Amino acid sequence: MIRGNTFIDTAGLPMISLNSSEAGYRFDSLGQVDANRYCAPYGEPMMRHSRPDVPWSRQSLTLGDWRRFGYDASATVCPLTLPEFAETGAGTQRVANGSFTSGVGGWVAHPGGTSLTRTDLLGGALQFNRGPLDALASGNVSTTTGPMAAGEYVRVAWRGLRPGGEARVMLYLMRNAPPWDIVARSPQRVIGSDPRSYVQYLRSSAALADSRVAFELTGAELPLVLDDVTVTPVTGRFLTEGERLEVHLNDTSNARAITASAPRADLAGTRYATGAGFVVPPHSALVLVPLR
Ligand SMILES: [Ca+2]
Repeated sequence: MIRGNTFIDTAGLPMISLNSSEAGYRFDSLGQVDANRYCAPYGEPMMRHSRPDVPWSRQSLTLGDWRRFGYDASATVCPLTLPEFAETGAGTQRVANGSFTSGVGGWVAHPGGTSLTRTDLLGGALQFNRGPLDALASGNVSTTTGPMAAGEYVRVAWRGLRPGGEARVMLYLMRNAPPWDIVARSPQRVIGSDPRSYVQYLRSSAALADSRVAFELTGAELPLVLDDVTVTPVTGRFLTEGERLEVHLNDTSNARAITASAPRADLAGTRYATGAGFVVPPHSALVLVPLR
């Protein structure tokens, strides 16, 4: 029974992972998973459900996928979204054709057999299509982003949608020459069917004479529509876990009063000023988010 809990994602990883080493295992024999609350202020709630005999089950699941397995029909999601990176400056945009005003020049799809076309969605955007593929196969669209210093941070921003459903997208930076190694990788993001803007920060682990940014899709989740893609070098740093969330644990049988020492928000997104008072009930915890 996993019921009535609040799960908080601090690292862009699956928030519940049900894993079995036994082929054919039925997770519903564990009992009910429902009425939980998922808070992923730095991305989207993701879950995992893996069995050794089901290779595709090792990919991350969206809340929609999770519900299709019969879990969490009445789950709720926290509305709060927060920056994961404290930016102090920005450089020049590195993508030559990120708005697709006159075509998809400069972008390539991998592997072969995929197609890139210009679509009228979003007022002119790139559409990435593949034919039927097995569930573990992946495909990507990429473009060049120039030299990259070791330890350099970039902000990747884009608008996107997956017509008619959801897609799991991972971003990465790679060397634009053999061995085409990946120097930065994001967690999977969920792209929905409504157009939205997304931002992801990446840090290059190596110096590259030239680089590419790639959007990778896994599984039979195509097409993907992208627009207004920018890759901008930035200065700043990722926020630490302590800066992202503040957990007040009360493991006693008495209520505990605390006072906010700086501006805070709760997981519903309600904001509180310095000096606001909170009560942490016995044997429970209160999570507050530092505001900046
Ligand atoms: Ca456009």
